[in-house]
Amino acid sequence: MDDLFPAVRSVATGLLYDEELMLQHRCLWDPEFEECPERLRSVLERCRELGLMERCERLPCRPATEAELLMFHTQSHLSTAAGTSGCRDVEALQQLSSKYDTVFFHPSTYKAALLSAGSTLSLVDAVIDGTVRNGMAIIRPPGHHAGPSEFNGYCYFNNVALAALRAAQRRLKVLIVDWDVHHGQGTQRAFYDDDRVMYFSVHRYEHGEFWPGLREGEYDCVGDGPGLGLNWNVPLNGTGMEDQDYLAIWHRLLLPAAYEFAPDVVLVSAGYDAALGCPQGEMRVSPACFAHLTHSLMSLASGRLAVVLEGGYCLSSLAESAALTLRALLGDPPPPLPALLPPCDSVEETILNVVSSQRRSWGFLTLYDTYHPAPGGGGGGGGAAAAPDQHIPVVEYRGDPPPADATYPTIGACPVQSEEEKERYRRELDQLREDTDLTVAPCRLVVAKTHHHHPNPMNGVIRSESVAALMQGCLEVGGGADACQEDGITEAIDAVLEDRAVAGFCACIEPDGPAAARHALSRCQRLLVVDWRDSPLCVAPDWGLMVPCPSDAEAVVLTISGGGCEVVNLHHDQKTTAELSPTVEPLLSWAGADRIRTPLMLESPSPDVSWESGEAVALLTQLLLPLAYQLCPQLVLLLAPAVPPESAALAEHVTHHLRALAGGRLVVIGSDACLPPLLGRPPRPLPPLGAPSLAALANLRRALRRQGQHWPALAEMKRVPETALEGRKPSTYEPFH
Ligand code: Q9C
Ligand code: ZN
Repeated sequence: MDDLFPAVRSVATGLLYDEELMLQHRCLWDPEFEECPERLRSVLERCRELGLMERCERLPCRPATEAELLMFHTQSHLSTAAGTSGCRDVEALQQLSSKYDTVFFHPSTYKAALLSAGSTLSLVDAVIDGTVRNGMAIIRPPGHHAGPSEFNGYCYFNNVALAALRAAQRRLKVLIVDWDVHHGQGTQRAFYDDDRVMYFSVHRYEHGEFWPGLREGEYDCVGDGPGLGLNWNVPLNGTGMEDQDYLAIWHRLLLPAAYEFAPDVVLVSAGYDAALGCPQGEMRVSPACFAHLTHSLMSLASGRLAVVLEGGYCLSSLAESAALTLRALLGDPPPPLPALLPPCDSVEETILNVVSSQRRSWGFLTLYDTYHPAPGGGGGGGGAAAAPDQHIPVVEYRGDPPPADATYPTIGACPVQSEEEKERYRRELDQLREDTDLTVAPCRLVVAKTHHHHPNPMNGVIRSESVAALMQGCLEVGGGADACQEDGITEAIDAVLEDRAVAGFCACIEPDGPAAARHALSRCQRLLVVDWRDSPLCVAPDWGLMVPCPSDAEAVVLTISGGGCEVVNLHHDQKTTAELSPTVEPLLSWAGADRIRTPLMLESPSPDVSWESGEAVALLTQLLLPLAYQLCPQLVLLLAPAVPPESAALAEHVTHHLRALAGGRLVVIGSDACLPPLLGRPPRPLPPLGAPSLAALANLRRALRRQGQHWPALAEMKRVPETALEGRKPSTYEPFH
């Protein structure tokens, strides 16, 4: 694939927007129509306020050509749309609009829709050509409901489907992530049996009662033919879903699937109608959370990510969320989130439903054990009751079939909030904005140097010239004539905790991890240490004994080595101390290690268990990230000494994802393999994952079961039926107007 991409790539973030045609297109007969010009204005205004505009490379908007639109749409669809262009007969426009489900035509609609589609194509081309690294198209009208000859749900041309087709024609594998709160049925249908495009949608569903309410939005619609397994629906059967629900879906499903699919380019159908305050979605996703969703996707496809605006109808949350998405694309670490709770029961249920339907298609899902359903049991009542660890997937569709030949109301189609409700959300959003830390330290990186007379430890660890170039302008500490390497590490940690630098790096071959952790804990309350070894023979230091944890602090050490992983929670808990057996107590100036300790290496010292990247991705997404987001550390220490070349890409990915915690306050002690992502560069792609080792997954499953007692954010690891529901073709392929 590499030869399909340019050797030299820009590191810029592309930005497309239009302040003429895209602001003219509006509903002439319903002043309350939510898909309105103010949406764009509010996003652009907030991006300006945050100083994001001038950091981007502006790319010109341009209309799509007829040939481009014909990649997906029919000639008659184009003609119908073109027929409205410049039309002054408002009644005729309204009359035409009523033939489609929630669509309005304005004299400028056709041209604005051409511009939306063309701009999206320009963006994806620029990302593929390497003109920009990633980018965002702040456009309207949106596109993901449009079919080949269907106008639907504020959409005319399917911008993202067209862009995906363009990328596929350029022989690239495409991932489409659709986080708009509505199911993008137009996009799903475009690629349902296509093996070049994976579609992943999270949407409000309510068992089919929420618009568009189609059977094909259900979790068991997983693609067909060569596309089997490549269509992911994550239906949300309730409202009020929050950050932890979306992040759980990202960690447990999207990220591991995306790593396994290994796309060449990622497109986002970025609707903000799941954002807090939006009357459409009635969800509660915070603006900062969108930065996290974006940041995690930047790890894929060498960072080739094109974000395309879809819905989002609460102007203030739309503006804040879209702006924080753009900020993440620019490489700023996502703002810290409060400690995350586990997902709600309904989302847990949905995730397990998705697992049941997708388990056969995806290696990482063999993490889930299976059971043989009793005959007559499962799939909806009757039969034997399930054991507590058995998940029974059920489809309970409550939607209505689409009406044939209907006309649709053109006025009053949008939900309206009461003034009180609006006011409540406004206050809540103001509060969130106030609590969200958007400060960026003056320096991206602090580097601990040692003095040059020292024969071994630090010198010569920073190898490549390109890395040296990246580090220009970094803050340097340590390195005085009689400095030892511990001084450098200590100073780097201080610089990061005092926000003099965003992140820190210490080149170090044999780091004293416990000393660094002890120092960090003297300056902060919640610390995550990730001790990522490369050798199965490497024995983890007894962290618990070496790091006394102050009573008001919580620290977690995750040790990962060739043989497995171990989690030690250094949380001091007076009660636990008192309960410790007298033989142990004298050894401990801290407590709690007995509570949470999983010596997996000792439990299963199997020599053929290795953390190759397939298993490592499972470990990262299923254990490390959920645990880290629940702990909500103020600082992360990553010990990654002497990363061998074949693990360098993995080290980059771990570094990239850990930067999402603690507002990017991450200090890496070890190899310069971690440097590019520390400076905001996308990690290079992992080698092909291959089937994960069953022994390694068994190790991980055990760790999750055991740690789950103390970390509710971890998956419960229920078993799913061996004979998963058959992936089924959607019941309706007919036009939906
Ligand atoms: N009674 C986008 O967010 N609602 N489209 C229809 C019918 C339509 C949303 C309600 C919502 C369309 C791009
Ligand atoms: Zn939407």
